Amino acid sequence: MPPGRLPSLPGSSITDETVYRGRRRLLGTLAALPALAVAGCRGAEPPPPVDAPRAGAARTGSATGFMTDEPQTRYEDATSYNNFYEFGSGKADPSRAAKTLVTSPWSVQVSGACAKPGTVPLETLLKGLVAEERVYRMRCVEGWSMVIPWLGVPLGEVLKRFQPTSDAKFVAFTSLADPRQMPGVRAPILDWPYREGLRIDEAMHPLTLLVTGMYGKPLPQQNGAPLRLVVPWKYGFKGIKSIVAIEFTSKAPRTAWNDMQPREYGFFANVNPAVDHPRWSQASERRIAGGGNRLFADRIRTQPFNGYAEQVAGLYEGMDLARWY
Ligand SMILES: Nc1nc2c(c(=O)[nH]1)N[C@H]1C(S)=C(S)[C@@H](COP(=O)(O)O)O[C@H]1N2
Ligand SMILES: [Mo]
Repeated sequence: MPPGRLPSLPGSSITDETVYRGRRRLLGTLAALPALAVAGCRGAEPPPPVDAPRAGAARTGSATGFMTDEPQTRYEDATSYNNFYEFGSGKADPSRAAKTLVTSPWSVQVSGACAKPGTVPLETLLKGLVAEERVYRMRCVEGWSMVIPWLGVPLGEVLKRFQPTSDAKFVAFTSLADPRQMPGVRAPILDWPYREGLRIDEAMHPLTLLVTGMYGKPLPQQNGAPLRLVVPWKYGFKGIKSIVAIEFTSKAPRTAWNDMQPREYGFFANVNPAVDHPRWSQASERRIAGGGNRLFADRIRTQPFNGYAEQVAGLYEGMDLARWY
């Protein structure tokens, strides 16, 4: 892609995040993942594993960043224009191929620097927590964005249950990588499994959400069911889907996109219109919302920290945001 141009429109089969990918050896990590749910258990759609949602607006002002009045992306668009490379690299692939992903039963392995590690069923992980609705902007590093009403719980509230120790400086997340269910992991697009990470203060920030639903419904598979991360001030690739493992670490964990192309996808990946991607500008974005039947509506200016600077800029005081992109 010529520099300065915005990334591809829907219809291209390979997205920008893969175009210049390096060739990397696949690690033999699949065997280390937890055993899969038995096929045949899919049938009735499981209820959301948390209590009924309550509106975040009722107890939060705009100062929290929990809500926005901007036009929301249509449900059909948010669930059919996806990045979930385990199901293929085309935007429409996940909505077709992920339908059969078995999301119940599901458990999450929690390990590392904490007093109470363990592998827990999803229901236990979320027990007693109330799903909140948060309407967030989501800005993909490719240059498009959506506005999505998520349902979820603050990640920090879940992490606290495992009693992280003072050695827990970072949190690492791992997605399911099952070639029997996920055709994309048979191809060396990324060094599977998909991995992401946050600094512990980012993980504990009230905006950081562990998501179980969207638009008042359980999370569809293509959007990362049954459990995914949403960090609204960072590029969308930090929002790891279908999480099976969480680890507290003392050092910054390796992350899948940063491993693949460290000059293009940083660990912090804070949305920053002033720092261009090496192959395109990040100054503006195409908003997928409010455009009637057109997928892409207006091109709008990208905001520092995706519009959440008031809430999160303090986390990065003293850091050179151009260097630590
Ligand atoms: N496991 C996994 N998580 C992932 C991805 C992926 O390919 N695999 N894509 C990321 C990217 S690049 C984006 S923009 C968001 C897209 O989320 P959405 O499809 O729900 O809009 O998911 C992120 N999480
Ligand atoms: Mo993305």
